[in-house]
Amino acid sequence: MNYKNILVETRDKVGVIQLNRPKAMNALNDQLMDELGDALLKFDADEKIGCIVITGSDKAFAAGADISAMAKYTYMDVYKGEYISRNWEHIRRVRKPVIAAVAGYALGGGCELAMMCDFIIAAETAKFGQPEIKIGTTPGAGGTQRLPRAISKAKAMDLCLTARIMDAAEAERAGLVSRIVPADKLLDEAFSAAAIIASMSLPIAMMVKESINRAYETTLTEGILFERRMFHGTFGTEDQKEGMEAFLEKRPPMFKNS
Ligand code: CO8
Repeated sequence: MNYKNILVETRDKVGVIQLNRPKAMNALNDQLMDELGDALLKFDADEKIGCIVITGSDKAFAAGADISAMAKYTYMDVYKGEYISRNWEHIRRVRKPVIAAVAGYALGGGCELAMMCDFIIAAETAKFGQPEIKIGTTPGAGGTQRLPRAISKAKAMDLCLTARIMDAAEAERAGLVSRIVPADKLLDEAFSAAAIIASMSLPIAMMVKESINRAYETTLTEGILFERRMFHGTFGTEDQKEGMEAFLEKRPPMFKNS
């Protein structure tokens, strides 16, 4: 696929996807989402990649779904999946860790896209919100579901009902972002976190991701059982043997992703 709305590069074992529609604040249209899905699934299938970073520009991670593209859609257009909803679930199929590096606006679908990533590193300039109510619609890609889980029902209601925009400091206090850094350090911070993850055993990192995501989908008892079985499963890997032996021999591990 020839990408027109994203830039893709590989930095050692890290796959980087930059949303790139600067004139529209990286508004997420179908073409961009198709390209993003394609790039994500390619990185996921690439044995050399251990972690993926999604980022935007200084001004905007993404200011939401593209309002100019959506304005005329009918219920049938969007319900049948031809437009808008056809390609938003790709990111959930990615099994490798995905970091969102957010500067500027992450609004509506942009905030939802960031929340679909495994964690968010924010620049001090980052701004989060679900302002869809102002344009006569609701969040449609998980905003009403992931926000209450991430930042509490009270704050989710506040943001989604008033369309208030939350700054990076508030987002960190509320638990939406894992760290905040000065804007000019954002990519360095995201790359170094991604490089650390990519230096681990990939299958073990995938198991950690799967286990944490399970916490959102099941009861505590079932989740703990799932985690226990994952933990047991690590003992069937070469990387568990290598990791523990390396610790005992006081040397860095040489993981083989097997
Ligand atoms: N869609 C299309 N164009 C946009 C969008 C957008 N979401 N956001 C900004 N732009 C465009 C503007 O129209 C403008 O274009 P032009 O220069 O041609 O007039 C350009 O980007 C720059 O924007 P502004 O001039 O408005 O810049 P400001 O710095 O004044 O304001 C804001 C920046 C605050 C980000 C402002 O542009 C804004 O409020 N944007 C809209 C935010 C919004 O409402 N987002 C939610 C959209 S709805 C949504 O995301 C639903 C997701 C559902 C997904 C469902 C999947 C199944």
